[in-house]
Amino acid sequence: MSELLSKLADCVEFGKINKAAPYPPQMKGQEGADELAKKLLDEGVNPQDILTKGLMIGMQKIGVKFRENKVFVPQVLMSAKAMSTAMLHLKPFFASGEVKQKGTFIIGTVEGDLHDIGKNLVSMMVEGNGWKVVDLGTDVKAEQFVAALKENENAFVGLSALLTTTMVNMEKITKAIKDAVPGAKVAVGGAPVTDDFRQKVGADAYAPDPQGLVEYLNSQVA
Ligand code: B1M
Repeated sequence: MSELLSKLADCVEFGKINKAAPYPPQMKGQEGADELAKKLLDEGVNPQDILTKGLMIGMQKIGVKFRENKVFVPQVLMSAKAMSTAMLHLKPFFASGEVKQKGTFIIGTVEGDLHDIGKNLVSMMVEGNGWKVVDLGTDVKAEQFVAALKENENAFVGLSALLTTTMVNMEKITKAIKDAVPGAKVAVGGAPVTDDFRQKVGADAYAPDPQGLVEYLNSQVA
């Protein structure tokens, strides 16, 4: 069982979706995340173990490699695809509550900003590390963040911005969130954002990359 779980982790780390997938070349012809997740369930392996001891291990590894510039956006996208394919088999167990997630993370690119490539990577990485993600998309206004937070009690909120002209909106959004839901935790990120800026806008955390955000979120529920 542990060998299969470790193979599943490899499939996520290297982006092997299923047996038919030609990528990555070194795993051509081998079973992928799709077949292995199904096989593990058929063998009676606990779906929680499939998530935490298989899929999440692979996702953590790719997150660290991405932070260290050992892999790039396309590889991360392949990993996320392998992960989400396997997750389809686990979905019924999420619905039944048999598989527990660490918490909920609401993310959006702030008002006025349409850049979503980085935000989507953050979303995928957080989800792949065992969180429920509510992705509000781009050009998200303060009221939308607040409404989502009211629907998802105790969720953490993440704001992404890529423009120097839109990152300033993080201040009013953070304030609106904290006024509406005192104690809510807000994390900020995106290319022009820094930790100094995070302090200025009154947010709780800044992460330069998806792995940094995952580490922050995990530290809050440890
Ligand atoms: Co735009 N754009 N763009 N653009 N664009 C930039 C950002 C720019 C730096 C290009 C440049 O001039 N050199 C510049 C910003 C300048 C500035 O503000 N200082 C710029 C501009 C000016 C504009 C327009 C105003 C251009 C125009 O119309 N005159 C316009 C604005 C539109 C709008 O948003 N209202 C615009 C439009 C666009 C496109 C639509 C064409 C397209 C976006 C497509 C899309 O996202 N679906 C686009 C793109 C692709 C870029 C560049 C080329 C790439 C951005 C990207 O996706 N990077 C960018 C130049 C560049 O960076 N080379 C540029 C890859 C991505 C993986 O990185 O988003 O940084 P990033 O995310 C990282 C981290 O930042 C972090 O994790 C991610 C993974 O490591 N991260 C977080 C992100 N969010 C996080 C949240 C967290 C934690 C970490 O916690 C919550």
